[in-house]
This record gives sequence, C-alpha cells and structure tokens, in this order.
Amino acid sequence: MTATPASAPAASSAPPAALEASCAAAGQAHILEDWAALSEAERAALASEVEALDFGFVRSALSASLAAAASAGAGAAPPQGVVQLRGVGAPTAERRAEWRARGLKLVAEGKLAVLLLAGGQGTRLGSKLPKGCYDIGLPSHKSLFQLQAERLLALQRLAAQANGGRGRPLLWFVMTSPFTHADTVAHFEAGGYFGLDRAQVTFFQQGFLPCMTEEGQIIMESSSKIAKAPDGNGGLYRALRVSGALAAMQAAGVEAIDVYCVDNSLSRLGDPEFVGCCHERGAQVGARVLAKACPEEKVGVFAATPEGRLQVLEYSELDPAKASSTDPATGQLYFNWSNICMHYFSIDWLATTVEALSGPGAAYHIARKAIPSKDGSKVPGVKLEMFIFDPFATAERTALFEVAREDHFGPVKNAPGSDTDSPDTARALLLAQGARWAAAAGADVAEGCAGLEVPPLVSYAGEGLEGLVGGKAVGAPGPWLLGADGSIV
Ligand code: UD2
Repeated sequence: MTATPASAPAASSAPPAALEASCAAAGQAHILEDWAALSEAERAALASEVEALDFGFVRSALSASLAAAASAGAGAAPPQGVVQLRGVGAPTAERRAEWRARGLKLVAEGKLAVLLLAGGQGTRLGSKLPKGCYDIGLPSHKSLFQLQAERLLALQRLAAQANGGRGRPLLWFVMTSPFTHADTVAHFEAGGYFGLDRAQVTFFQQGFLPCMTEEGQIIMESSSKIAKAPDGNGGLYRALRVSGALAAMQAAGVEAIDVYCVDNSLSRLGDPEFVGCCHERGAQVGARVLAKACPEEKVGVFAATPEGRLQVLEYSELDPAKASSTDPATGQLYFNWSNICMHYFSIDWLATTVEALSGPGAAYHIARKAIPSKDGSKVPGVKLEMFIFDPFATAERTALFEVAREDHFGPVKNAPGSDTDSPDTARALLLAQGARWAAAAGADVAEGCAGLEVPPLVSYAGEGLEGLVGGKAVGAPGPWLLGADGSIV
C-alpha cells in the first residue's frame, strides 16, 4: 500500500454538494471548476475560504460601492477647508494639565481602551513580516510592537500613580488581518507580551473581501485560492462586531477608545491630554492633527462637508490649487490640518457606527487594479476597502487636537534608504525626541550627538527624567540608550 503524496488529486472528483450549491446559487460556480485536480490540502483550504465568504454581503458591498461611486461626482458640493481647530486652538498649560488629569483618570478607571490598527500589508516597506515586528534600528533594537506595548504599560503605571496608586489594566485591542495575524501573535508570544498581562491584550481580525470584476465575478488567484485583500482600516467597524471586540469593550465599561497606526513610531498611544480634552468636550470623534508641512505634503487632510461635518480628503482627492489655497482671514492653508490616523471615538458613537457599517449596503471605496489571476495573467478588477474616517460626518461633536509633528508623527511607510517616512527617518525622530527630553531635564547634550533612546518604561512622554540625567553629559556621536538606572550607553 503506497502512501498518496499530498499533492496528488484526491479520490473523489466532485466537490461537496453544499459547497457546489452555494457557489452556483451565488453565480460563482467557477470557483470550484478545478476541484478534481486539487489535492486534499488544497480542497480543504478552498472549502474553508468559500465557507468564510458571505456571498450576499459581498454582492451588496459591490453594488452599494458602485452606486456610491457613480453618485459621488454628480452634484456633490465641493468640500470646504477646516479653517479652525474645533474648540482646541492654543490651550494654556493649566488646560493641558486638566485634560491630562482627566485622561489619566479614565485610564485608571478602565474607561479608556487603546486600539491598534495592524492589519495593513505594509508592501511599501518591503518587509515580509507585519510592520509591528519591524526593528527600525534603535540602540535597543526593539520592534514597533514592543515599543508600543511598553508605552501602554508606562501609561497604565502613570495613571495608577496619579490616582492613589490604584488602576485597572489598560485594555489593548489589536486589529490584525489574515495577512498579519499569525506572525503578530507569534511575535507577542515570543516576547512574553513585553511585560503586559496577556489578558489585557485582545487580538481580533478584520475581514477580507474578494477581488472581483466590476460585474461581480470573483477572481481566482490560483486553482485553490480566491484573490482577496483586507477590507481597509475601516474594516475595523465590521470586525468589531463580528469578532465580539466591541461587546467586550462595552462589558468592560469602556467609554472611549484611542486608535492609532502601527507604523507611527512616535505614536503616543492613549495620550491623556488628547483623550482628556475629547472626553471633556463630549466629542464623539476626535483626531490628533498636524499643520501641513507644505501644500503638496502627501497626507490626508481634514475638511468640512457642506453641512459643516468632519471629513478627511486623501491627498489624491485634493487638486493642487485647492491644496495651496489659503484662508484670507488667517493666511493659513485652507486645508491645513493633516490626518495622522490617530483618533478618539466615544463608545456610543462607535457602537452606532458599527451597527450602520457592518450590515449589507455599506459602501466601500473602489480601487480599480490589475489583479493577478490563476492563469498568470492580470485581470482588470476591483478591490473594495473602507477607510476608518469614512463615517466621521455622522459625528455631531468632534475635536481636532493639534500636536507637534516632531513629538507625534514618525511614519514608517517606505523601505530603508528612502528619504521620507522610512525606518531611518523614524529612528532619527525618536532619538532626537529623547535628546530633547534629556536636555529639558538638565542633561548637557553635545552638538553632533545622534540622539538618545529613552525607553518607554523609563519615560512615557519625557516626564521624570531629572533625577536620571540632570547634569549629565550626553556626548557625540552616539546614539545612546538611557538605562532605568540612569546609565547612558
Ligand atoms: C493613512 C491615512 C492617511 C494619513 C496617513 C498618515 C487612512 C485610510 N489613511 O494612510 O489619511 O493619515 O495614514 O500616515 O487611514 N490598516 C489596517 N487594515 C487595512 C489597511 C490598513 O489595519 O486593511 C492599518 C495599517 O496597519 C496602518 C493604518 O491602517 O496602521 C494606515 O495604514 P495605510 O498604509 O493603509 O494608510 P496610509 O499610510 O496610506
């Protein structure tokens, strides 16, 4: 009796009747057309992909998206710029201290949760692993995930200290995708959750949507694989319902969440000043914003809808003339506030939005792409993705909170060696921030010093360094790593 090699076609050549019926009923019978030639393993993989698909949802998503795209151009009034920060402006030190205390109290009472968007494929970076696993080359060689885990733990400790030494664990919800999930969980397991209690970290997966022709035919990547892509960072809303993560937040008494991007090396996740400000104002949606570096900077910008609601325009949607137009009253760029994908959502607004966007009829952005297909050719098709800011216009109460670029935005988007948004530029920003913090705490930082890495567990946002570095020399060239004992190595 010889063993059947895994790659040989299996005995029976017909697909299971139920599988065949569901594909046929959806007009997608071609998905199984190569079944007879597939191995057992390939058949199992294809069957589980088909079972995970909600054909009705996919069909309604495509038709709603095509309809929305068709009507978007017709008659829609042009967006206006957001010429003033909604109610934040230039706060006094006292106001900032009040917001910080309020934010720390929310953390200590378990009313704030932090949500990490980590489902993106990070193709521009060129790394095979999820972006959060990436080592941007700091002296400690910590990954982005580890830096963020330690920031979360540092914030949790600060909140407890500010509230009588008592505080709840700060819950961290990490959204992955089928492309990043396994490697992400493995990284956390290998790192022992970086000092966090495993129970405070919840991984949940966003969905994927099949790549299709405009007529709705699902494109096969191979004989046994459907061509698919993550459903965008706005896939968060459906994932929160389907995974049960929203229900878990509500059960835990969470009142607001702070959302950030895995690829922002400077992400001050859970920033108590920002969270405290949004909570005090009763904001449903809040966002940290930067003044644009220049009109042509490639970031999304905040704008007002004709009804005065909040929206984000991606740089691809803003023509150069509009991008460089200035408000005569202030001389400021009319579209001045750039989106760094660092958001605050009240749990009530989030629950309403999840309800609205995770059912049939939700519209997605349509990206028309040449999709690699099973016969080696590229098929003209569409990818559907939702952006996290798509539903912002439903919020009546919003807050845009200006932050300093050098302290809050260090994107890692492009491959090493690129001159913008690369691991090198992110590393330089982090090291420069640590040097600034040390100088402010009384250290003597030499000219030409390449910077100082201040680990999050030593300081979350530059606080408490006087006793460690006051009066010390931080020499050139460096860069250096600050130890919890005040060592600079
Ligand atoms: C995002 C913003 C853009 C600007 C820029 C600044 C969106 C849609 N665009 O553009 O306005 O703020 O960042 O850096 O937010 N992600 C998922 N699942 C997905 C796709 C992305 O979790 O299916 C995550 C990804 O892991 C990252 C974040 O969303 O944490 C933004 O990723 P991106 O590369 O899609 O967005 P980008 O940089 O083009």
